[in-house]
Amino acid sequence: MNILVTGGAGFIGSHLVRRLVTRGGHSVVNVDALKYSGNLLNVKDLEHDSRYRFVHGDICDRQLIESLIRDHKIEGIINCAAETHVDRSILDPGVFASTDVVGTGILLEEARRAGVKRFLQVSTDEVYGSVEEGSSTEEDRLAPRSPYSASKAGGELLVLSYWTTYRFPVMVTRGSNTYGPNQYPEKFIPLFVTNAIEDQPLPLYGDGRQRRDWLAVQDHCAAIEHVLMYGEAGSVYNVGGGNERENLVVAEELLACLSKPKSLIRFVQDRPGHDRRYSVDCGKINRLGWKPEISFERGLRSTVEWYQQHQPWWQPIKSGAFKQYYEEQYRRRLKEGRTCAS
Ligand code: TDX
Repeated sequence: MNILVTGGAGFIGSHLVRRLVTRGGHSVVNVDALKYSGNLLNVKDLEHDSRYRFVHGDICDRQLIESLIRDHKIEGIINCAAETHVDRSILDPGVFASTDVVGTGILLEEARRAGVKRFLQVSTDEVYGSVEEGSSTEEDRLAPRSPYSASKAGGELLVLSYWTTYRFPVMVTRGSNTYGPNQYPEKFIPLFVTNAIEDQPLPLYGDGRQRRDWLAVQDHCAAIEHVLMYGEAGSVYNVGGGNERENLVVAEELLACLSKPKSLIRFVQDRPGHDRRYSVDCGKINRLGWKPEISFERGLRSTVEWYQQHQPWWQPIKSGAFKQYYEEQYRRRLKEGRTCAS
C-alpha cells in the first residue's frame, strides 16, 4: 500500500513509519513540518530505503498535500501530525486549534477529493476527559478539559463527520499515554528519566496520585497499523496499554531502574485543570485482533536504557530552545516545591 504518514519525524510517527516500511513492506511518504519536536534523527536509519520518502511540509499546506497524494498515488493516510503537549496548550492554545483542527480538516478534505481509500486519525484517550471510575468505551460522551484535548476532539469529530456525510472511509484510534525511545523530553517519562540521569529534581504535579494507562510505543504503532488494515470504516477504537499506574509510582519505578534516590522527586504546583485519571475499555480493538505485548516493567526498563545510551540525542534538545520552555514551566514551581520528606 502507498501510505502517507504525517508527523512521521515525531515520536509515535517515526516508530510507525519504520514499522510500516520494514515490517509491513509498505511504501511510505513521511510529511513533517519539523516543528520543535520533529527530528529527522528519529528516521535517519530509513534515509536510504527506496520504499521511504521524506518531505518537509505542513498539513496546513493544501497545495502540497494535494500534490503529494496525487504524485505518490497515496491509498492510505495516517495523521500523526499534531501539537501534543497539554502544558504547552495551556501556555499557547491557538496553535493547537490551527494544527489539530484546521490542519486535520485540510488533510481530510484533500484525501476525500483524491479518493484515498483509508484515512486514520490518531487521537487520544484524553478526549473523554477525566475518568474517576471505570473505563471509557467508544460510545461515551467526549468531555475534553484542556485546549489540547479539546483540539484533538474537534479534529476527530471532523474526521468522523466525513463518514456520516460522504461515506469517506475514516477510522479513529484513541491511544492512552504512550512512552518509549525518541519521545521529546517534555513528556512525563522522558523528562523524569533525563532529569534523573543528570541528578536534577523531578517536578511531580500536585499529590502525584493522578493515574495514567501506559502504552509502549511499539504496541501503539502495531494497533494503528492493525486498524488501518482491518478497522471498520467510520469506527473509533480505544487503544490502551493495560498498565494503569499512579504518577508517583512511575517516578519511583524509573528512579529504581536508574539506582537514583527518591529524594530527587519534588512535589510542585499542579497543572491547571489536571485530569485525575484516564482509562479506556479496549474490548473493541481486542475483538479486531490486537492486544498489547510489552509489559510496563520491560518497556520502562528498555526506555530508561535507551535514554542512558542516547545522550547525544536528548542533550542538545534539553540545552537548546527547550531550556526556555523549561524555565517558564518549572523554575518557580521547583523553587516552591517540596521533597517527599519535607
Ligand atoms: O513535569 C511533569 N510532571 C507531572 O507530574 C509532567 C510533564 C507531567 N506530569 C504528570 C501529568 C500527567 O498526570 O504526568 C502525567 C503525564 O503527563 P504528560 O506526559 O504531560 O501526559 P498527559 O498530560 O497525560 O498527556 C499525554 O497522554 C495523552 C500526552 O501528552 C498526550 O499527547 C496524549 O494524547
